[in-house]
Amino acid sequence: MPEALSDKHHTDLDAVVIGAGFAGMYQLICLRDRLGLSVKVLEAGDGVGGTWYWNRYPGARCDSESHAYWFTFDPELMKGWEWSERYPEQPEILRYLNYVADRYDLRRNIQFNTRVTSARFDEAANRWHVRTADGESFTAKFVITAVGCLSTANVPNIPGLESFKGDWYHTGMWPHGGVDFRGKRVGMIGTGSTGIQAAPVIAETAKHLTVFQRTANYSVPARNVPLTPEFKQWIKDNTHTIRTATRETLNGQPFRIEQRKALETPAEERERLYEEAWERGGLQFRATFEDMMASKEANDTAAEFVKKKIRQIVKDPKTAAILSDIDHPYAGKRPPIDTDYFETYNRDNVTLVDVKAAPIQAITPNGIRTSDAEYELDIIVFATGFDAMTGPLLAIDISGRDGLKLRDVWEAGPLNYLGLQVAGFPNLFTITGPGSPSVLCNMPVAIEQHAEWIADCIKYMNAHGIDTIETTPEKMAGWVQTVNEVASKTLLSTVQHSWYLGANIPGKPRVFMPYAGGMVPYREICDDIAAKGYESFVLSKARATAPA
Ligand code: N01
Repeated sequence: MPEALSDKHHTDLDAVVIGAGFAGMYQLICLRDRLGLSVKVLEAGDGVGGTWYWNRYPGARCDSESHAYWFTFDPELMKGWEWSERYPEQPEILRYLNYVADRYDLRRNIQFNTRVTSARFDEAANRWHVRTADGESFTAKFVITAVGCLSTANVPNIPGLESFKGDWYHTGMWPHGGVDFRGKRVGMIGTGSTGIQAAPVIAETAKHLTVFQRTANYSVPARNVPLTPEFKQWIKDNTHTIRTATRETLNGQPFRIEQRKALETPAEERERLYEEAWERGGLQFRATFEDMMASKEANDTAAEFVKKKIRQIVKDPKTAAILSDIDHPYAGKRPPIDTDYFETYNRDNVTLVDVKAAPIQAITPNGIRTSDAEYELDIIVFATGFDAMTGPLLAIDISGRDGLKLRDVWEAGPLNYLGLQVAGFPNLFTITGPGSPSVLCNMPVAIEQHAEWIADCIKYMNAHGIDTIETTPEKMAGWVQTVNEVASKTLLSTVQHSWYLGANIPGKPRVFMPYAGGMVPYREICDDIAAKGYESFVLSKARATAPA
């Protein structure tokens, strides 16, 4: 019996979109409202929001400024929403995404509490078969993954976790009712962007917070503030300027990288500029000099500045030394920004443990044991990151032509073209997939570009009677080489233990995954391909001959 007929429920569609975060929501708008396609978005959570639905940990806040971290495709949408702070907090972003869902009536095409388990391409019918954990199935001409880059939580395999008598949580799977830290001894593993946001807030209520740091990290103050009425009005009056600005910068941010070199700036002046950037706060610290990410010597000047700040802020010299013993260039890993992170170590109820010097050996019934001590804990917080970029895609059993498995094609790393398509998987598009600017760009900007490009491509296909679009192994090989080449021109590729390379997941191939050439050139490449009738893809009119 054909697979579809044996299913509990079966629906046939033009497109299935997997995930209802920023990406899935906008893809739905593009395909349903602009192209008139039948679309279903399948979402594992019980609401929209993706990253902002799952990451409800204390202190969760966006690192991009609110006026640049939203959809910009509709000026009326922008004028209808008002951000309250320079960096929006998770609940506010979730409210925003619900406002978008309401405004465009998105929920009627989103099926919640639905986890996609497999997607299989049926060559005879030229259709994808998508199955869910509940045994539902969908067929569609197109499958578009909008699964996010940082959505597969990494809980490290530390022996003994199952024996722990207290409670434990991963920041990316945070309980919706929150966690009460009052009177509790809390241990937090991880000092990436998440741990750095969470520690100061956990410390406010916990009886004691012990932070287990393996790799010391830079952080720059966010300098979060409420937005003034004047700035809120400026946003409403300048929606076009904001949209344009975020499209003209390499990383989709509303600020430009300064056209001056750290190494050509006299030391005193350089210090003054870093000081100014530190006071201004935020990710633009990285934009202080244009050679910061290209020259180790230039980067050292920024790195030393931040390390000096850490030593000034943290009063205990031993703790300050552990926090400032940073082994990689500034922004060589994703640079966090914070609110009172280093200051938190001056509190009496916060302890830093250097687990590089004395590694974690086990989780015991009572807490965490390192090679030189045992720490008694009531709660363990894993701020240990994600199986980034490939993890969410490989969590779905995806098979293409001839039963080809995505996990086999990607055994040695994510082969793809433009981060959008994989050879052997026709009509499957991966929004912000590995090989695209994605995590190196302000996410909504990267997402809007991908969703619009995919919609334009489908429109072109439909107008020209084309049934399938796919890339080739040669195009993938060329693109992967390009991704490596552009990364090798930056200091990003010199950091061997970053999640950009998959190094945080044991056994994961070490391949630099995001495209580091910048959003502007990437957009030009994609636009050029579209303008030439998608000539670098294989377009086929092979029509279906028989039902699946
Ligand atoms: O995860 P991470 P994250 N034992 O992988 C440590 C985005 N984000 O959730 O560096 C001990 O960066 C690990 O140590 P090490 C942003 O893109 C955005 O913080 O591997 N420690 C590291 O300290 C970010 O980059 C925002 O030695 C272990 C930490 O856990 C990305 O999400 C906010 C360990 C993981 O850091 C991921 O950030 C937050 C072990 N076994 C995040 N395993 C906003 O902008 C891991 N670690 C809103």
